[in-house]
Amino acid sequence: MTYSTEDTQWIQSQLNTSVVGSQIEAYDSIDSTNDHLKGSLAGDIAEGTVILADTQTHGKGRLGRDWYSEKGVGIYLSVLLKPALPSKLIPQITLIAGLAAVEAVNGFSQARAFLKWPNDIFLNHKKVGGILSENHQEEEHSGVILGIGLNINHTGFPEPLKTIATSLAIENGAPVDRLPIIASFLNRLDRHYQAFLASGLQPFLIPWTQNSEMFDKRITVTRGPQTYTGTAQKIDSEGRLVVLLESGEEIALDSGEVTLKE
Ligand code: BT5
Repeated sequence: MTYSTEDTQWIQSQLNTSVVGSQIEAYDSIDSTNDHLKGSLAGDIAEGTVILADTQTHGKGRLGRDWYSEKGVGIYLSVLLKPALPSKLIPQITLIAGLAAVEAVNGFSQARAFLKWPNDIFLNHKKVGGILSENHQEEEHSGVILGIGLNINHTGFPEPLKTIATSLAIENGAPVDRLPIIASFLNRLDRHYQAFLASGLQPFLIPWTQNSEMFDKRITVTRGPQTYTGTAQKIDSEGRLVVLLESGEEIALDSGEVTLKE
């Protein structure tokens, strides 16, 4: 179901934000909400602008991966942020956005959804959503584009996602209205973003950990050609994943792909 003008007006009416959702633009179909915003950076586009799409023809994940964006059943949106922060702090926005996303999903989910570092949302051990934040720092047109994809009313997934992906409707056993989830996410994102700008990542470390089920578990992290196996210890103050390796050595990773071992 395409977003109508009434839909975007309704979302806007539910927002109690200072930045996020300053503008909401809805599209039937675009290549990627992240790429669309990137293309608008050169223009005079307000911080907090939200691009919402009913489907994406080239939805993106990290590292050039695809994001499956079936029409009418998912949430595919991007938000433009312009934080005045050193670029090494920017990746931490992925973590605070993930927290906003898992909290929003949990407002509408029967089973509890959890975060998997750094950017995944899992429900009943399957992926229900992901965050893609991209930092563009070019003189006049800089900004952080924060993208989120959530599977809401999908009734199934094509190969090879069948066994690894799920939707809120599949897990709840009933369809769910996308609009209140979008509003909840945007409200939470705004609140967390303001707190992050004021106080950094520190206040988020405990809530993030409490919304994840990966800690104290055995995990494998792959990063390029390297694989690390050990126990997930915590997120450190810089947002890195601390892993206690089988050798007894503790390492802090700033990127990678985590798999939980049974
Ligand atoms: C992510 O990447 O999880 C980030 C996804 C962000 C998507 C949003 S949609 C709005 C905005 N505009 C965009 O173009 N992107 C953002 P990553 O961690 O790299 O995970 C990608 C992997 O997840 C793929 O390689 C698949 O294995 C799997 N995958 C793809 N589509 C999926 C889906 N709909 N549900 C669950 N898993 C999926």
